Amino acid sequence: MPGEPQADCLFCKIVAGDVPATIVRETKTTVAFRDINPQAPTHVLVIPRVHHADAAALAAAEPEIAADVLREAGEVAKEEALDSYRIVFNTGSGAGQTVFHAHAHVLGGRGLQWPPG
Ligand code: IU
Repeated sequence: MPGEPQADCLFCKIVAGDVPATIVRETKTTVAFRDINPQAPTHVLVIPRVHHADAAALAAAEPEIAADVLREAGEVAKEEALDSYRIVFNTGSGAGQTVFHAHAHVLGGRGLQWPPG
């Protein structure tokens, strides 16, 4: 069923507390934690508790929760005192997606180049 936890999903395991993560914020619908391989001084992932393969699938199925993820990304940026930051949703392996549970990367604390690589 869409949205149900997947046994082989790392981020579902983080949501369940079965895999450790450095959690910075939690809401009823989202969890935010530090990326284990940070690409910037601040690199936090915001994920929905429900399982959907990517951000577009989440937005199509549960738009209120997609909005929660975006709002939380902004709250993380505020807490980390970032005045400039980037929110990234890698979608598909060709774009660098490696974990197929929707997640927003919140990156900041250094200058960010455009276009990204
Ligand atoms: P991606 O957009 O699917 O590539 O992002 C997945 C991220 O999950 C990536 O930046 C990893 O460093 C990160 N990550 C993590 O934070 N904790 C983990 O246990 C694993 C990956 I595996």
